[in-house]
Amino acid sequence: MVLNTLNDLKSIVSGAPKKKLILAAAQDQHSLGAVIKAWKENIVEPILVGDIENIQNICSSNNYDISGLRIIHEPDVQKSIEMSIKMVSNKQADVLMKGMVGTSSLLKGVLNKEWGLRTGNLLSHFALFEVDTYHKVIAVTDVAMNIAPNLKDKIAIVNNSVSCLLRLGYKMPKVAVLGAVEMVNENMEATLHAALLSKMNQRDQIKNCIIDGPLAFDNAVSIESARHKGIKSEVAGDTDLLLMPDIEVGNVLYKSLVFFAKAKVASIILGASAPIVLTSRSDSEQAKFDSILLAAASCK
Ligand code: COD
Repeated sequence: MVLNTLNDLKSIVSGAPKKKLILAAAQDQHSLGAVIKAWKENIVEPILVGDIENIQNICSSNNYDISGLRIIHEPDVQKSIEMSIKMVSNKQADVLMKGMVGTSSLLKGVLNKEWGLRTGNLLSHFALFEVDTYHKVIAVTDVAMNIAPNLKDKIAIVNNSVSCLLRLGYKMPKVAVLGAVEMVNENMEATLHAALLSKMNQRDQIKNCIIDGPLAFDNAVSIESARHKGIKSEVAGDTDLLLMPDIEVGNVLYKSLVFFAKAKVASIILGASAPIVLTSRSDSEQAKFDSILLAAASCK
């Protein structure tokens, strides 16, 4: 099975028990809108942690009905992050979500050695895009957490993403390791990493997926482009997961897909003891809702 649209995530969560979600520093309009929509659609059971007066004002001015919703008053942002993370760590919730707080503040809390959500695995960012010009949903990693992953990090990032795709119902996801070119160039580290990852996959050192690379972006997503360059590849033109060389390339692709190609996006952090919804503040309410859906589907 593959996802054709982000809406297909609904069929994965339907009928499954509702996941408990904690929204940290909940005084954020788009996050509240998305969480309440997911609550009304029986996808999650939310707990809001934050400044209650602020939360209530946002809800009343946007006509959000929050009667019956659990709210924990904690006006201090740092304390609300710590409390939310500890509640997830103590298994009082299944999913953590970022509200009105900076990405790196939340991630530093998640990585806290005493009360964070570390598991011993590398944590990584995983995004799904639905874009009209591609024949299915495409996953992209890592566009927001690991800044300059080395080979060992990239193995962990692929494993995190492939495990998530398997939980979503994929069988042998096709992974394209991106470079600027499709030939190994000893001066381009991304192409060296790509060749090593492909060989490790062939030798079964990285399992449950088909990896090919280096592939340039055009060969990864267009079979005509791959044929034109004489590339024979099981992955070219049918990629399920794009592995980015580093955060800059990843983040620019992410923003280009959303702003120029009007893609729909859902994203989470993987590798922690619970999925984390960590959309950026500029993301739409729809993106936050789809990310909640992805988080709920990924922890089924
Ligand atoms: N997974 C597991 N452990 C990690 C990870 C990871 N991805 N990153 C760091 N750690 C551990 C380290 O092993 C160490 O024990 C501790 O955490 C601190 O490590 P530092 O000093 O390298 O990390 P920090 O705290 O300075 O930074 C970690 C961040 C995740 C905050 C940093 O990597 C970062 O700023 N990433 C980019 C986030 C961002 O700005 N994204 C915005 C794009 S939208």
